[in-house]
Amino acid sequence: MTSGPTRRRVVLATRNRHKVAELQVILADVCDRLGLEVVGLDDYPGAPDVVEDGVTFEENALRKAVSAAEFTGLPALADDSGISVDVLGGAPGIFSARWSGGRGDRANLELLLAQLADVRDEHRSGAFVCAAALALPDGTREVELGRLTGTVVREPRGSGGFGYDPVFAPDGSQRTVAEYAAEEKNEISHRALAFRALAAHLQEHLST
Ligand code: ITT
Repeated sequence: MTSGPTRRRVVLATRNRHKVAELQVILADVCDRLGLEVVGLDDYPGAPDVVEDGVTFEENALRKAVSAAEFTGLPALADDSGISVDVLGGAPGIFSARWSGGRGDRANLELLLAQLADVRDEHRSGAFVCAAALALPDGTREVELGRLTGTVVREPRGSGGFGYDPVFAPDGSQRTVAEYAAEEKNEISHRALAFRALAAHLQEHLST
């Protein structure tokens, strides 16, 4: 993404640097077209922490976006995402980031693998899910969902991406997402699907 003094700022309501990096690439085209610059919440140190007490990805994404729009007075984007495993009834789902009680990404995926240890290969299906939200200071709200279906593998593999990427192989792939190149992940990911859909709303609301 290029930036310049004439670009209007859109704030991305996350402190997850992996998400910021992925989104700057995913949104590069629409930002270039509309003259927007995406900045992270790190540029706004006083921004309040949002209690993610919604019960859906969409609700939590909207809470984060609305809070950032209210605090900064700027258009705000947010991502709420996670992994949903079918045999676990959709868990970890919205609790993905806190699955091991706040002990971090590696502990989260190790706990998930332990919980699925006795589950046969044909029952290890699930999806990465992402809700992408846009909130404008005038009260406009938009939210879109993206999903990437696949299987939870038995051992972590690969060093790319973040979070649960090393244990998730998309449908039709032998590789985990952590074994994908960054550009390859961005072509198919839940985040890319959700934010490509949201880009239409950016076009609608933020064209000059
Ligand atoms: P923000 O709330 O600041 O955006 P966060 O990391 O807490 O950052 P979430 O609440 O949306 O984000 O939690 C996302 C969880 O799902 C977290 O455990 C991530 O590691 C995982 N996750 C999200 N996207 C992922 C991806 O593309 N690949 C693998 N894991 C992912």
